[in-house]
Amino acid sequence: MIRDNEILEAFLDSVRRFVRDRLVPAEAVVAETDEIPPDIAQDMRDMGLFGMTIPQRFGGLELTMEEEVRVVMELCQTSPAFRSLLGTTVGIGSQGILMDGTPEQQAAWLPRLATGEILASFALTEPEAGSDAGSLRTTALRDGDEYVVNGTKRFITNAPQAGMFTLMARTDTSIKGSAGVSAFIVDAKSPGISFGKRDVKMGQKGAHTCDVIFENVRVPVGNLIGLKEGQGFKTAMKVLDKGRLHIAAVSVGVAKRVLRDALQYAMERKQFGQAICEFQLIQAMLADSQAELYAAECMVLDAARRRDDGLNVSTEASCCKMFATEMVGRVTDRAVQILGGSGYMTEFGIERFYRDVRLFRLYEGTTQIQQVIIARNMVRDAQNN
Ligand code: COS
Repeated sequence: MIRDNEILEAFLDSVRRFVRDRLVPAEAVVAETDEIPPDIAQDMRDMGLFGMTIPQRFGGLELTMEEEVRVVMELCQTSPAFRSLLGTTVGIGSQGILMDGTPEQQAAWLPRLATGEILASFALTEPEAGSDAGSLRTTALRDGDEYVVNGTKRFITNAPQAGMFTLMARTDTSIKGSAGVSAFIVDAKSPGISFGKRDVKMGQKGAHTCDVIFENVRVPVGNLIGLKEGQGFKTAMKVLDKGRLHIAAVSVGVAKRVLRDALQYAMERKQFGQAICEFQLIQAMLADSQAELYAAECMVLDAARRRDDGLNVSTEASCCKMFATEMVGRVTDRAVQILGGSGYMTEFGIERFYRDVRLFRLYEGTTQIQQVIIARNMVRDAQNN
């Protein structure tokens, strides 16, 4: 749903210029230093990007899903690490509060998230609970007016910079599965929270992940999301449904950039006396990439519109996440092939994208988890009809 096309187009144009003038020139330095320059982070705050999905009454832009994916497709035509800095705040870190939090919880946390004053982070994964998220072991046991949290969370994006965590922990240890899990808002400055060393990753330099260790961390009962125990897994799944659509849009954005670079190279590079884009085998790689990219873009826009219409898009979100993240993997692989030896060299930048996009098929649910969700939903829907 587009609320006002003129306003959206103006915003998209400012994001496009920001990517071209500020982010693309900083890609190499981010890759070298493993840091997003503070002035770029400030520009993102000033543009309101941290509050993209937060309601206007809390100071955000309140984009619809369709508007959000359009913005993300522009913003991600550069190194995905830039998006990662705000991704956990606009997505998985804040949406649980928005979807299931009480009005008091929303008023207490969303305004500071919307301005980017504090970053949100999503703490679900554990050393022994990855794809099987419902088996998590971190506990939050009630003690008077507080819960006492113990456990370790793994690969937590933006944890080193986070101001708060949306934490999934087991409040009922007599239940081994997902029904015993609750969701909490945890102030990152709470005593008893410590951080593991920064993970050394294959790509996405500038985006930071690490372990978060909770040792007897006391969380007020008022920070239990929705003030209801046993709802945390469902909150996490709803958040991920939306997050998966967002990651699919990220994949479309990065694929647009990579394919544009590959096409540019193919038009400039001459071999056998002509530009290599004249050769049919290069054309096949360009054309396959364009067709798949177009398909992914259409899927993401369609699913976003359905979500804006109030439909349950769990199946569509997983279809988009699976197809778009696999698509960008193939597009980037072909781009390396089109650039040939140059595609393998750091100075041309394509090898960096090749490593960066590999993550998309893993986080927020692997391709295999998306397949499980899609097929299970198909069977359930067929049984109900
Ligand atoms: N929206 C709302 N509720 C949902 C839901 C969704 N999308 N998906 C599942 N639920 C509910 C189910 O309806 C069920 O509720 P009831 O017990 O009341 O019927 C409950 O949650 C448990 O669901 P299910 O039995 O399907 O859970 P499983 O343990 O089988 O796990 C998968 C399901 C594998 C899909 C889930 O664990 C998953 O998504 N894993 C990947 C986790 C992930 O993405 N990690 C990345 C970390 S974040 S970067």
